[in-house]
Amino acid sequence: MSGNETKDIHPAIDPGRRKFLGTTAMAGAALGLTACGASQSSGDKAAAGSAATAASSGHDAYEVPPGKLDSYYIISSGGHSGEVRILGCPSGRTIKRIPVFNIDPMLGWGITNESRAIIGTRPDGQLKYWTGDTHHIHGSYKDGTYDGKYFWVNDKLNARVARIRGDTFETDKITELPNVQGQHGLFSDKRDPVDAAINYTTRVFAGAEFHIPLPNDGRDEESPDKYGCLFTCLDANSMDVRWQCRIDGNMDLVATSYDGKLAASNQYNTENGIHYEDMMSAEQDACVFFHVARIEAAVKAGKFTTIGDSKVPVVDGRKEANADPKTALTCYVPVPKNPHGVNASPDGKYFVCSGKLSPTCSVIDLALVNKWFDGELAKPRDAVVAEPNVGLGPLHTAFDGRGNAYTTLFLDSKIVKWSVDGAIAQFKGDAKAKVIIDAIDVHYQPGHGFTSMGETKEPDGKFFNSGNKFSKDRFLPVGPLHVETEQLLDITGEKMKLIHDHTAYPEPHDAIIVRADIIKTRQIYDLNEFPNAVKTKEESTIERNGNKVHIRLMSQAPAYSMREFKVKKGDLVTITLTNHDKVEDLTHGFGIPKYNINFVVNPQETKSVTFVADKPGIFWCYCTHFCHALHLEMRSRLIVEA
Ligand code: RUQ
Ligand code: CUA
Ligand code: CA
Repeated sequence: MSGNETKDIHPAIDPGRRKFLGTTAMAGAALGLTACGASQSSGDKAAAGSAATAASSGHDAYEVPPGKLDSYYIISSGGHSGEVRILGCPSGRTIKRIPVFNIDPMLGWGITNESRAIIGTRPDGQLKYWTGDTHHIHGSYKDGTYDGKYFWVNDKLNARVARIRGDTFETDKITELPNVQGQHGLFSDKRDPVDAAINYTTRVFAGAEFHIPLPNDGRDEESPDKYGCLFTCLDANSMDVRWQCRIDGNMDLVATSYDGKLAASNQYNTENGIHYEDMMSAEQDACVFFHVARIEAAVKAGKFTTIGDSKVPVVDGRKEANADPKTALTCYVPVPKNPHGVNASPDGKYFVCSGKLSPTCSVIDLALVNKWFDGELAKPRDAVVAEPNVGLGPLHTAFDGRGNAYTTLFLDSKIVKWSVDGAIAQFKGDAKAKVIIDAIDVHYQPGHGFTSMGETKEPDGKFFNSGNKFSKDRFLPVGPLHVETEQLLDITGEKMKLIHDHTAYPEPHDAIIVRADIIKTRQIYDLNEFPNAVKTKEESTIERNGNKVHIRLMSQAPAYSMREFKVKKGDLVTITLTNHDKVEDLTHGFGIPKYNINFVVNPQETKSVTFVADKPGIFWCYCTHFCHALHLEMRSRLIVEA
């Protein structure tokens, strides 16, 4: 640690709480959490008061009146709900929930054949996985800013990466990563495409958190020294895994540089511990940097191994194998202690690692990391150009494009605003440098915080969203399980202003705030993009092939193209449904009682379901999505003959 703990403590941060950290065990940190939550309530009133002032003075700027649209999309993960959400900013309204790794009858996700093919099935036809845990979502870039084409999100539970289309806000691909568990951090390439045929971001980087025996096939369970962790690179187009890099320790979040040269992941367990005391034993952990071009050259030159059944090239990024900077694939920059989060500044110069168990943020200069790789910097630690004290439990940092950083303080339940240049000057020895500019209470225990366009070269410094992990008394009580609080701050001024709270169903982690004009969604689908579309009344038929029956249906408000369809008990039935309505927003549903069939078709969209007709009787297939004055009458009879 840099030993400057007592310097520059902002009056808004109670220095008394500092003693919770240092070398205390996790039990101490957990105690700090409770104590901090309890002591918060007196501060709440003040914060609520300032929110009211902000709302009354700047009312027009934040309110989105009836009939008006939000100026930003918040594209947010949904945590262990397995989904992704779209919210409006500044209203905080939930606009859409996108099923990704979960099952969602509203859409029919996990029910239709098309979604099941994306999620992946086992040889017996069952879904391979039906649950997931999304944490980090990032978009495709062009010229250093979002192009609105794609978004990628991780699944920590089953080690997958999914892609969401920006024109439909639906999941179109899911890839399972080999050889890893706890796939946590994820970030897309920010460099401009190098391949002319590819008009968007070309790579997605993913950091795995849990180390496992390699291969993980029942060998070496009791030999942690044989455990390993891999950093993964995917091709953004094909979503195939390009390569993996084995490292020491484990990974947490991922950041990428704007020039495509460096990717990095913070590491809280350089100790390779398998119990939490072990994971906290060292005073310093690291931020590991990947020299992407060298790794890709090594893969091209065949300098890799493979693990188990996987064909993915694995290069060796462990410290011992990378001692010579001039050939190193990785660089381990030491930072204090169990850092959480690594975030890139929008000027492209720095990555900031938040200390979590240290009250500091480490500012790492990317030019100096590149210098180390060129053999011109003595030690990786020399790439750290600032390490300001910001408060207790710093987790994630966002930027406003005016040189300020905003760090979430989990234990202090605050957002602290600090100057990057001020911190660098202070680190160089300028005792008068102004580092901490402001701090504000949030409610409570913030995890991620993110600014409008803050992860692009066009940060506009207008809004900061604090994703709070505890809501306690902020909303009507709804039983033991509480909702989470997202709080929006106006960051246009010197002082931050709390604008409003909105609820978040547990539990979103990270999000990005994207300017509304960047997103270009479609109003309807195109019939021709579905090879199985039922295009005309003549194509609406029932075909039998042995015990396989294919019912080809159309919907057009307020009717399906067939009033009834007969099958025999035991038939394997496929129903393909094309929605012929062309009007925006005219979605139909299709539900079959007792058969677990429930999905929607949007205008000009085709979907299909397959099931065994194992129950004889009459089953009213009905439209589940209100579409017309005769919506209730919109139904057909499925007759299953005994
Ligand atoms: S981690 S609360 Cu999954 Cu993004 Cu930091
Ligand atoms: Cu069609 Cu309701
Ligand atoms: Ca550690």
